[in-house]
Amino acid sequence: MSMNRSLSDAAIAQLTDRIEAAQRGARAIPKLTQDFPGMTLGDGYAVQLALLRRWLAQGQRQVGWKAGLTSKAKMDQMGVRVPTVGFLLADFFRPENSSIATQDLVHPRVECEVAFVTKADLQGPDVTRAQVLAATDFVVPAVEIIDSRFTGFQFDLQSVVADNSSSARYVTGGRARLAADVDLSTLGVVIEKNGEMVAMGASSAVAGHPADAVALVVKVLHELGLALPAGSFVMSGGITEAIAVQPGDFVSARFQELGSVSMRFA
Ligand code: OOG
Ligand code: MG
Repeated sequence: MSMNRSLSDAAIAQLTDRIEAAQRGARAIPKLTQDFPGMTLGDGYAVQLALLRRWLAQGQRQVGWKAGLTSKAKMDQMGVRVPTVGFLLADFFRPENSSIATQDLVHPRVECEVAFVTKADLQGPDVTRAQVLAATDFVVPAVEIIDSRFTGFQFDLQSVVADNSSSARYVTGGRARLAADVDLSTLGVVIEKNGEMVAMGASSAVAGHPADAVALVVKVLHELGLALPAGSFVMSGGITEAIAVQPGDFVSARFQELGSVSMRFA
């Protein structure tokens, strides 16, 4: 995948301003390609990494990365067929069973994901599933609350990458397990909203195996000149389509072997 850039540093800074303002103000904006039709995937990542540097300069702490658009259900829902990565900040975390505010989000949706915590560095263009599993400290169930900053939750690859792959919040919980103790290719998962099942799937939907999605994150990071350090928290991507939530909703994601992760929206 080419990470070539076409935009000037000034244009990247201008687009980073736009995304930062939309994220801070929870305001929807048109997708970036509307004003910059020649924008490339490399430009999208240049904006995302500029945004990351800004947050870090302001004292935020990065906990890891996530994979986006790694399942067919997600690709079909969003109409984007290329997996992406996004950074995760400590600030995005919300405790299990907590009440998550929606007034600082545009149009939140929930996704259930298998998350990995690593104990060894991973880097390079062709890390294998076995290498990812060997570098995994434990896996834990997670719910990601995504929130596109684009009007109508509609975007293209370049725009969603610039918007940090719609990252907003995440919740972990359930039961942490050693990767070797669970069959990550066949884990079933059910999402319930207000007591009703709204989506179901199996972890193999994510890149064939969630560890392959982590390998994909490492590959994209390599293309950006980065590595995945030991101690990283990595979400492997939504298994099913994302489910819209509103204030008052109660969501519970039940994972086979890994327990459940619940939260309320206020
Ligand atoms: C992009 C983010 C996708 C996932 O798990 O697939 C993502 C989006 O759908 O807005 O986080
Ligand atoms: Mg996700």
